[in-house]
Amino acid sequence: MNYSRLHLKIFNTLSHSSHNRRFSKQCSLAAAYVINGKQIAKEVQVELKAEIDQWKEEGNIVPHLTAVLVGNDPGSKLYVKNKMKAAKSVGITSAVIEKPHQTSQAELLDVVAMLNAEPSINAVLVQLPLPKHMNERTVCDAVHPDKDVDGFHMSNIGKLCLDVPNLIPATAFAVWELLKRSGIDTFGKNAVVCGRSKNIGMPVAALLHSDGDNGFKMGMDATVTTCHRYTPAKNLPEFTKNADIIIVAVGSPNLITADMVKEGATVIDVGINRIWDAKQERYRLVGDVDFEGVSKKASFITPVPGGVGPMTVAMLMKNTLQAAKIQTKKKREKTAIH
Ligand code: NAD
Ligand code: L34
Repeated sequence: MNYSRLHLKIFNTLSHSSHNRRFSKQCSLAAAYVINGKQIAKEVQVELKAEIDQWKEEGNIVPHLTAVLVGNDPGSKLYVKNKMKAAKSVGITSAVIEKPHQTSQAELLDVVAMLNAEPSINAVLVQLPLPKHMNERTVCDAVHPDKDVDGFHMSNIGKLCLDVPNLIPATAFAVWELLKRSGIDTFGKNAVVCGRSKNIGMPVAALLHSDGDNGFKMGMDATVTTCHRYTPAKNLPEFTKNADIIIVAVGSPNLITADMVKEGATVIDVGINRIWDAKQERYRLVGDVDFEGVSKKASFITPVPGGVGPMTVAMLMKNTLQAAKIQTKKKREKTAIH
């Protein structure tokens, strides 16, 4: 083990116990330290604002994000609104292009091509899901890879799998940042990812088992098992009970219960589900984890809301600055040659 890894290990042990002490003072019912994604996202945004201010002071382009929103999905509208608000708070300019549900795929691709061609726009995202008459893969692959702040373009996904990422999918990046900032060691640990979607589960798994030995500073070096819809329900607990870290990105309330979790595990809940609360007579947001039960057994847990969601938005902002940097570097290299 090299010195930095050893140092990280000692730091993690220390920070882990201090987190637990801090939490036990706050709440005597649950054992787990609740990772406050909302708070950490705020911290990331404060740091990012300073970095963007500095970037601008050096005479660089003001980073700009344009989101394309197709249709009237209330969830998508809210998420895009959250993204625009975050952009403003860190000094990124932003815009939303709204298109009606019946927009053709060809028309949407024209909009994306126009955004790709505009040098003052550094970051482009097309909010998902798209209407059924469109092919999400075709649309994601239409965004220029250097403006693709979602990291969904096939070349960005491919680079992530090769441990040489360009732009990392924001939710996977959010999971990485939450684990790092909470001092959770992943080196040589057993991790289970529930969900294998190309945008969430798969990139999370790729980052978790990425190799830190070959100059990839974000390498997590965990041993990863991916479970999915065809993992027999009766077998799922065998995998999850063996995990030091469980990441759940399925979209199924209460999929993970306390009996499926090892004492002291870290549980990151990516799921977002709106369920009807008969008692309060309103819809309520829950994740995929039975928070009440699992938080009594885990040592770290993320809540929903206030966990991965706000961090996804913060990491999208990080990606927007990264995109501006990538484009600026390429432009300088080009002018240096000619
Ligand atoms: P998806 O529907 O594309 O994928 C769901 C995955 O879950 C599939 O790979 C499927 O095989 C797997 N699955 C289904 N049943 C399972 C089971 N019983 N056990 C194990 N795996 C099972 O969804 P997605 O886009 O990957 O999103 C997953 C969840 O994460 C959703 O609730 C979504 O709303 C949420 N989400 C949250 C954020 C965030 O920032 N917090 C971002 C994106 C998505
Ligand atoms: N292209 N489409 C593209 N990129 C993405 O990264 C997303 N996603 C997912 C849906 N479609 C996408 C998001 O941004 C989900 N997602 C997202 C963004 C923000 C939040 C959750 C998911 C979020 O802010 N969640 C808050 C609660 C918001 C509420 O009240 O519903 C939270 O505390 O979890």
